[in-house]
Amino acid sequence: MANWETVVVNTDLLICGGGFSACGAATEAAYWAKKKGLKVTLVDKAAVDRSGAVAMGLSAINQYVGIRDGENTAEDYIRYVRSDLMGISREDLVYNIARHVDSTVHLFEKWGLKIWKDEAGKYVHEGRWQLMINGESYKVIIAEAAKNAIAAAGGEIFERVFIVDPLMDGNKCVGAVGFSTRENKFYVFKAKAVIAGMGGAVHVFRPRSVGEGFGRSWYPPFNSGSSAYFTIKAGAEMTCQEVRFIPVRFKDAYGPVGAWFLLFKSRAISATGGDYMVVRKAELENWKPYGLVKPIPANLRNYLGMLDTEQGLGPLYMETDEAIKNIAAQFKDDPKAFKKKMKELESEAWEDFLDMTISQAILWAAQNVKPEEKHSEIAACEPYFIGSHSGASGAWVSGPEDLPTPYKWGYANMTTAEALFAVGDGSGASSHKFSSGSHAEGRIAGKAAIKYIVEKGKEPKVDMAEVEKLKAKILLPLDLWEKHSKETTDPEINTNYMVPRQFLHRLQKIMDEYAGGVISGFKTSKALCERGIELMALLKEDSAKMAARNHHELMRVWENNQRVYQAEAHIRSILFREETRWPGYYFRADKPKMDDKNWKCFVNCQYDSKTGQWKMMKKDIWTMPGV
Ligand code: SFD
Ligand code: AMP
Repeated sequence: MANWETVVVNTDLLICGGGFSACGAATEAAYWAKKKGLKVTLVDKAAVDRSGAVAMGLSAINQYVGIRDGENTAEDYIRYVRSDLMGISREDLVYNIARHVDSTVHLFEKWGLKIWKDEAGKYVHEGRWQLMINGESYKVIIAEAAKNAIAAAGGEIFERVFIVDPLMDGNKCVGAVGFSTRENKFYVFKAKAVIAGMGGAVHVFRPRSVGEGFGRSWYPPFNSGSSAYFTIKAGAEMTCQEVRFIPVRFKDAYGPVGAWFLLFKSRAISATGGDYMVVRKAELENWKPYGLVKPIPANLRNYLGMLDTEQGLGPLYMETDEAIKNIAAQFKDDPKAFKKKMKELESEAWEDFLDMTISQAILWAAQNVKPEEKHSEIAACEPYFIGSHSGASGAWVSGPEDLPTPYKWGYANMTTAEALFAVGDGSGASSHKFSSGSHAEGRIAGKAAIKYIVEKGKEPKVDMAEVEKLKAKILLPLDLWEKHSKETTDPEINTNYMVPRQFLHRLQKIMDEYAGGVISGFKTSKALCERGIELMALLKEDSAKMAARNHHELMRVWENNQRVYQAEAHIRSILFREETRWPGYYFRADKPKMDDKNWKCFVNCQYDSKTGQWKMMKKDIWTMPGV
């Protein structure tokens, strides 16, 4: 076995991840830990300042309720999320985040985030729930606050340490293991409670981008399903694993559309079909009551465009030039004001992407596109697992103690595995929390975890023999390479192992062809899922044959292993739910209709690491009284 040093870290609260939810958890938990003389440790696979989905920055905060100015209520947000997810959401969790998110946004502003304001000093809204920001350094600002809080409480931060498996003492999580992506160090974290905030999963499905563009995606390729894998392997119950998110994005560079639809009031059309959200309105009747709400649920917005594409009426376009002209037209009688407005709109259009998805700005430049003069293609991307946006996949977590929800077991956001909490993309059925809501959810879990440690925390019992077994398993890919790579002229072609990219292509091919990826028009069926699961079993067998020539590839190996568990949970949940509820995300060709009578429920699943068996189950929807 590779001769790596084992580093043991003892702490009270271990926070896995360094993104928005984890920084929220760190900032809040450190505050209470300091009061209680407890230690908080945060571990990120990258550098916290620029890690996770917000590494490049963002141009908007997508969840702000506006309670203090009486604009909306937390109950209004429940109704919004309930409809957008076609009736399937944990209303207790959505409410808990919605009532806390505004205070988090006010903290962001205090920490230095520039939120656009109008002449009256009021926040500039992109939409009903979204605020415009100058967000290039959004993550740096949030990370600084988390770092300061942890330092002030005598805690510690480990960067460039990749978390792999949970450490369990029966059904209780007592820590985690991982490895440095820079040094020959294997880490063992022993903790009284653990928070999983390691983001969602990308590259489970084959992306539209190929060749040298392979890494290009909307959600970051470095979020590989670590949260889902961690909670699945801990034996925690998972929910909504079928509810993937497929965003419509500016084609090929994956620029988001929210600012164009909401701030610029832009139309999306198909080349020869016209304004598909208007032309295909009748289709929405088939998805009542959710099809008739405003805004049209995100999956149905996708679906109407997909119907035009399937009929060969594409490509789809975002009418950026028309939108900008419409706004500027208000100033047509005053040439000076018109010119100033056009300049303003032009910079807002470019800033939107320069703050968030720089590649889109580069593609515009590369294709000589001036958004004020020419429309841009848009397209439905490949599926992502991101419970913080318009998807819902994640762990099944406890609701807040003060609500009459049937789904609470003592500590907010604790999973069904004791002492293990999940946040952000890691927690499921609480969609539309985005950056701000994920941070607020992290704060909720951070405080609850400290409360759990104060009330029930015990010295973690870690079986070091088990740790040695995990170390051998996790470092095996290095040994495989060391042992066999010199046996062939091209070390990437070897009968004794495969390199991570070769494994990733196999996984993506299975998911794309059998679980309703881009290549199959997002359609699947019972037969296709069953065949996919068959091939997945062979892939899992071969996963022990991945080799790694260095730290970086070792991380790629374990990212792949994590993706496989997300993939399997997804395909099994699609198979279990015998209806089509989210057309535009996936379509069961053998069950083309929505069946509220039998399937207006959560689909939950649970994995038993000892037997390798999955248990599938239904859970009732709980509706907030009076909402
Ligand atoms: O419009 C390990 N999001 C947007 N949210 C907004 O509020 N406004 C926007 O404008 C947004 N837009 C947007 C968004 C995301 C992306 C990628 C783009 C555009 C291009 C969504 C938010 O970003 C998202 O909701 C939150 O960031 C989710 O927070 P969280 O904490 O669940 O995930 P994270 O921030 O990615 O952090 C994950 C962290 O885990 C680390 N990590 N650490 C150790 N070991 C491992 N094995 C690990 N695996 C991962 C990561 O390094 C990271 O620190 S719009 O398009 O939606
Ligand atoms: P996106 O850019 O697709 O990530 O969306 C950013 C935000 O805008 C999210 O809150 C979306 O739900 C919302 N959004 C995007 N498009 C629309 C639309 N056509 N109508 C209403 N809300 C939208």
